[in-house]
Amino acid sequence: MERVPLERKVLSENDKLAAELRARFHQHGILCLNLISSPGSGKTSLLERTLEKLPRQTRVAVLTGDIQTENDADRLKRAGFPVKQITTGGTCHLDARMIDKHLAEWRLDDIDLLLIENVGNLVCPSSYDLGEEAKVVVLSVTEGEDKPLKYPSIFFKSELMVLNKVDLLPYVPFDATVAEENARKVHPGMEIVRVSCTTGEGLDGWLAWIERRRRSALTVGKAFVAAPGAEPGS
Ligand SMILES: Nc1nc2c(ncn2[C@@H]2O[C@H](COP(=O)(O)OP(=O)(O)OP(=O)(O)O)[C@@H](O)[C@H]2O)c(=O)[nH]1
Ligand SMILES: [Mg+2]
Repeated sequence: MERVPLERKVLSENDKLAAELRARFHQHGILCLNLISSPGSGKTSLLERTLEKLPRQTRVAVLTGDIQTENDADRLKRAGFPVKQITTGGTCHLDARMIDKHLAEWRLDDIDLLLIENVGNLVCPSSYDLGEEAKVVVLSVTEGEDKPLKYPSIFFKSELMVLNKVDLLPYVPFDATVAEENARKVHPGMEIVRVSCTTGEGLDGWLAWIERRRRSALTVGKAFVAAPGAEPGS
């Protein structure tokens, strides 16, 4: 079918720009995370709690994607860090071009941690590299244990699954152990943290994971700068 080569071309152009973004993030020692989930799983809530709890000296910036409204950016701006809304106007995922465009007014040297909230969707965002260091999938306990089996691509590509809304476990027929087993069927060895953005339970595990990834991003950044000829335009 003629649709296939066109899709490939769009994806390969995206991959090229994403690779340039990744090189820039490494060069500036930025850890970039791409948060993906179904609508309403709690991505913005997780970011709100993260911004509240991160050490004050962390230089964090947030890009948040939605099809319409600035609601999530308005929520996240309350924490006082730089936040930009990306309104896609209908597109069901963010792409590398949108990230590049919305980063243009920020000095990358002023950022240590770039958090990207993707458009709520478990399918389309999994195909688009944004130059992130890691994808993080958020699953909430109201969605069913079988979601990793139904939407395997995003669970396979994500390095961490955040299982959110565990405060609701007593009230919903959701077996967290089965959900985690399903995630690891698709992605053996996948890291998982259970959290509640409402009660704060488990958030220390999530913050510790970010801190570990930040340390390794800094090591990669130093190796990148030391490597001869590795400097891309930034
Ligand atoms: N009980 C409970 N509710 C939560 C938790 N986390 C988020 N919520 C609620 O879930 C709803 C959706 O949360 P959001 O953070 O807006 O979800 P989102 O993934 O950002 O949604 P989209 O951006 O629309 O895809 C809100 O009403 C939150 O208050 C949690 O841990 N426990
Ligand atoms: Mg949101």
